[in-house]
Amino acid sequence: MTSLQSVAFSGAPAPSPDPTSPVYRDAYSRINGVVVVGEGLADRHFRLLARAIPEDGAELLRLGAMEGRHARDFIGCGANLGVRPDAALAKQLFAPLHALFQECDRSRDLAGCLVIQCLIVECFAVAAYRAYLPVADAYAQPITAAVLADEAEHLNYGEQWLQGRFAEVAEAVAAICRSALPVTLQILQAVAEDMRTIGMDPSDLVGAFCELFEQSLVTIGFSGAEARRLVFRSVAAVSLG
Ligand code: PL3
Ligand code: FE2
Ligand code: FE2
Repeated sequence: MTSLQSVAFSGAPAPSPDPTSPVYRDAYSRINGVVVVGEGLADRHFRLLARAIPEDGAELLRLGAMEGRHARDFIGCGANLGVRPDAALAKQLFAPLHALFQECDRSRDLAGCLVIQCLIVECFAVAAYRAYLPVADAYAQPITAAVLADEAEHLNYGEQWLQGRFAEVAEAVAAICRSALPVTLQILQAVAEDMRTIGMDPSDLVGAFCELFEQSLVTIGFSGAEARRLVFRSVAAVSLG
């Protein structure tokens, strides 16, 4: 679409939000909290995975260490704007997903653990950071781009592991999708308004997440129709207000 067409179809472009304004910084503290707590949890999940899959222990500890660095880098993005992450809210939002991970870990459901961390959380991160890039401030932009490259590696680890054992794990993968996708989308729902405030479109993000996640399910061995059904059932109930 040319710029003329976009004006004709959607009116004047929205003014870009001012990252120094109080309203932006207030919204950013909650978004940044979700990102920092999500990265910290990813670090813990990879360390638990390293214990559960000792043959890949060193690799999984390396991925976990990357997550720890991501958390510190995003704390820096907040600090650059004079914002502290709202970690209390974010911990509350991530609690159901983390509890599901712990349940899978305790019951030795490795496929469940890998779907939660490497497929769901990482697709969520890739979709979110891609959507944030065009509206990121000049300090956060290169940091987000570098983190994005790492997240692809995390997604890839889980895809390879699950793909290699697809017949044995297909049922467990479908089951954890049904319980973990709705609680993940509720996190997004809780910060949808804050995302709009910093210039992001939460519906676009849900669309991008679904596409990436569906693609991951196909990569590990589901048919396109099965993957669509699994995602659609879990997403249909979530409204972004
Ligand atoms: C896995 O490596 C990390 C998981 C973190 C998940 C983050 C999801 C963020 C949702 C909405 C915010 C996107 C904007 C990013 C701004 C720093
Ligand atoms: Fe990360
Ligand atoms: Fe990651």
